[in-house]
Amino acid sequence: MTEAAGIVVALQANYLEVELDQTPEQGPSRLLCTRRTRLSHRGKAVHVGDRVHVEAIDPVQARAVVSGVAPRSSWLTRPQVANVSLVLVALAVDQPAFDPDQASRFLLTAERTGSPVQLLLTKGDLLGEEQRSALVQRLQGWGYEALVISSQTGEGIEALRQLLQTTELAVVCGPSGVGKSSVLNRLMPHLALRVGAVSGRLQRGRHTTRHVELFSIAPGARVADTPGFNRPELPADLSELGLLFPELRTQLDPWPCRFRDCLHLQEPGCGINRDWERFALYQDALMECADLSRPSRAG
Ligand SMILES: Nc1nc2c(ncn2[C@@H]2O[C@H](COP(=O)(O)OP(=O)(O)OP(=O)(O)O)[C@@H](O)[C@H]2O)c(=O)[nH]1
Ligand SMILES: [Mg+2]
Ligand SMILES: [Zn+2]
Repeated sequence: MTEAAGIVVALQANYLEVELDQTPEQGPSRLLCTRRTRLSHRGKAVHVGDRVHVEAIDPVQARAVVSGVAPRSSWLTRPQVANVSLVLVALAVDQPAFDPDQASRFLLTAERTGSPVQLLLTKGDLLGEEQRSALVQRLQGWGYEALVISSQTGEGIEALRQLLQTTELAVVCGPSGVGKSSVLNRLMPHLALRVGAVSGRLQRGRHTTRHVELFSIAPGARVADTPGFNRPELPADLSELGLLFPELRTQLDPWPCRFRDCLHLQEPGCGINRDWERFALYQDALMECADLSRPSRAG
């Protein structure tokens, strides 16, 4: 066999790590690949999650060349992952403290994929019963059924395993230090991923995970660990923004406003209900987007 199909499971400097769809009778199923120059010239970046065609397989050195990339079914902008079928937004109940603005930025980024979004509340062991159900209820108001987990006590871990085992490609993303790598270790102890303590007054994470990597959790089911970061950008498309808030999205079908391009601020004939927690955040996000999309005045 000199050519085959596979999926990019990691990037390292200029190399792509590709796992083949079919384990070859002889030789390794994981190959370190370069790209055909034709691919680089077309400026087509290849990312983790991309389905690729590999050629010139050298089974002894476990090397090959990526010669083609299949069209993507979805795209997560940050962390960059292709063909995502579920985005798990991991947020800690504490350490680091729950931050609604930051949480929303992660959720909006996740919603832009068009794939289902599941909110994971990590470190459930750090919060009392009452405060916990208050937080879960608050998130229901945002349109999310949060799954509370703890890598320390094991709470919620089997429910998460069931979800992941039936998902082709799930991505765990969220701020640094919320326990993304810890939960994958709890699910798959053989991974032995590096974890880092949170520190400082703000109990921030230390950016322990440095690269996106896919791991296999069941046949046909993979999950990505990703590097945490603290403040995702807001989407720049104003007209799309409302659809990224589930609690607003449900109000927009059928369209309740007089004007097709209503942004639900002060327009006449706007038919949405403004009585939801994140409405203020939606307004702020619109303002920020508008500032971003205004053409620069230089020259
Ligand atoms: N109390 C408690 N601590 C946890 C839990 N899960 C993880 N931690 C701790 O949180 C810290 C950060 O965990 P990591 O798994 O490295 O966090 P991460 O989200 O992967 O962080 P980055 O890789 O930097 O993005 C470690 O000290 C863990 O021991 C949990 O369920 N409960
Ligand atoms: Mg990590
Ligand atoms: Zn409106």
